[in-house]
Amino acid sequence: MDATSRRFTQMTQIRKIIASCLKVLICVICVNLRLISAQTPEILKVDPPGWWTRSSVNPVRLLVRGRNLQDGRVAVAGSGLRVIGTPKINDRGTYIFVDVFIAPDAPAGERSLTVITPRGSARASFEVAGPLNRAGRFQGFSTSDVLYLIMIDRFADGDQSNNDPPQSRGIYDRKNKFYYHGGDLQGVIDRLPYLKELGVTAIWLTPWYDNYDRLNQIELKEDKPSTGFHGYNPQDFYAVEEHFGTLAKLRELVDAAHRSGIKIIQDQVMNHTGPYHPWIDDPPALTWFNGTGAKHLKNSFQTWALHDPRAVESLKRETMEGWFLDFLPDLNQHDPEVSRYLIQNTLWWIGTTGLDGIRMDTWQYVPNSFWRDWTRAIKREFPDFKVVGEVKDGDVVHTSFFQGGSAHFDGIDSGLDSLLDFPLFYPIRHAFAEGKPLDEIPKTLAKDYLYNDSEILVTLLGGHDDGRFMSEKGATIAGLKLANAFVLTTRGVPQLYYGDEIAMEGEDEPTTRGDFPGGFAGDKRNAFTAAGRHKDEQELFEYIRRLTALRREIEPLKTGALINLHVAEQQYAYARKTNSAAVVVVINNEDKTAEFEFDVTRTGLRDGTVMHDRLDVSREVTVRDGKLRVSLPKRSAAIFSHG
Ligand SMILES: [Ca+2]
Ligand SMILES: [Ca+2]
Ligand SMILES: [Ca+2]
Repeated sequence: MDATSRRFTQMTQIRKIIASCLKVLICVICVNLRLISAQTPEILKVDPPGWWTRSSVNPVRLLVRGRNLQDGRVAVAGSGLRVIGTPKINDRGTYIFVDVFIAPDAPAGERSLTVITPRGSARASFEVAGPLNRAGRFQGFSTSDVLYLIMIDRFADGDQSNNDPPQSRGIYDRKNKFYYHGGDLQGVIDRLPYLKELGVTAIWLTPWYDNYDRLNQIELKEDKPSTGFHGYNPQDFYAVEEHFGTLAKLRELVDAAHRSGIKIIQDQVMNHTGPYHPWIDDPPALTWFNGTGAKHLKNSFQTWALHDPRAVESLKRETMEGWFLDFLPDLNQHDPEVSRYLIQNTLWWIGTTGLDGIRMDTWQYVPNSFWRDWTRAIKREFPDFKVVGEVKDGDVVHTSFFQGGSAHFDGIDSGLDSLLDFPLFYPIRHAFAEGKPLDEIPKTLAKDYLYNDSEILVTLLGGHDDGRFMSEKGATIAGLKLANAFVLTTRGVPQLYYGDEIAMEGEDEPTTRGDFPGGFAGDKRNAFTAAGRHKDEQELFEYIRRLTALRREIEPLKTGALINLHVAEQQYAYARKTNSAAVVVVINNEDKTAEFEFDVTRTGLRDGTVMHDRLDVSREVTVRDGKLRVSLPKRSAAIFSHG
């Protein structure tokens, strides 16, 4: 081999070496690029998605969920917005807590929020709004209202295009009582005239939070997967369920209802999330939930321990922190970030839509200290707003413990305005459906002094968690009329359950949530109209309509003090009295005519006062010797007024 060919061989080898080095280098660069791109930050969600100026909460704390957010800083663009302090980021880089201050004069509009890390940046939008005009919004509720509970999915289908939406295809089936049936917010808007006709002044809607988009394989019903049609298993606290509509549609409903003189009450859940919330696999903090999916307490429902000053904390823990039904992840409101998140979430729904009240689910399983902060935050921004809590218990001693107005042994005033009056619900059912002694009702009312305010309690004869009145053993239309007569004339804020006004039946949890006839395409009849109601249903509907009209017209039925005048096993007479007027209500729950006499001196009604029965104009009575003498046909009621 001569020198030239040796040099040529050497050059070729060098070229080969350089080429392989280049290959290695390119590979290294590629791998690095891939790694870098894998670490680029990403934003999946911003809670809340917007806020309004001049709010009592400022700065507002955002919870940004994403990926690769480690070492990030947050920048906001647009006028009147600035980040306060240093964002808090979890170790996995999946959450950032960041405070954003909104200047009082910040113009309404979309802003952008950017998370910048050494590896790149990600953007999301954030909406700044002006505060809603307060006139006719955030009204609260009072004894002048008649509430009406609607299970959104089962009332009326006003928009068939959302029945089987692409994001959650396949969980709509009207033949399956555990699937979505198509009812929605548009359906409620369409039926506002019906509700107005019935005399309803406030609608309580079951939760409209976005629920799980697929079959729920964790909560089996009759051994089969179920769905979140009832709304109580939120997967997103900041979104409207796509089967029901959009946030814009919700705002349209609130405004339309207000124009009709009807208030809107939102059903909220703060005790737990649904079993598929993204937080479950990746909580924003280790203390976000009480326990984890793998290791948690099961709720023992020893609720009595909650009002027991002698019970040690561990006795209460299973009830306060145990997972509902063993699969609903229990939120830890003792974690200040959880508390802040939930408080802001409540304010966001109110401030964004203009709604008037809240019915709070599973009230007793959440610490009183949290409720104190939560109710204070609501009243600070919306002073007239009212909350009714669900404490499902028949005992006045237990139920009254949760009402606000004073501190109990724990030193805390929960601030809760009202409670669903379950202690009265059971005697109502027993007496008017089953024909058991009526005197259980005044015996329960006699314990009213245990409440800080019994007048604002929400009275009911039916709800979505119990079988319907008409499916109780012994129930008749006559009994249902009496139950309505009582609920709509006694103290408290009356609440009706959709469909009870047409005597719908349903003996257990799924069937009590039946479809309102006429609310859905293809229904054989339309019970929203008189022509579509059977004779009995029409009579009942008219009877309830008469009662709501009387309650509207006769001031003492709304604001009068309740005075018990006469109590026998199946007869009950009481007055509602204001300074200027008194009404006397008499109920005969027996299957035969009853004649009885009772003293009315406490009512201020003078001798010679003639009183007319507002349910049957042919009947009148006159006060003589300070007494009223009444004869009432079997299973009937009379409402006597004068003047
Ligand atoms: Ca629909
Ligand atoms: Ca959904
Ligand atoms: Ca709890």
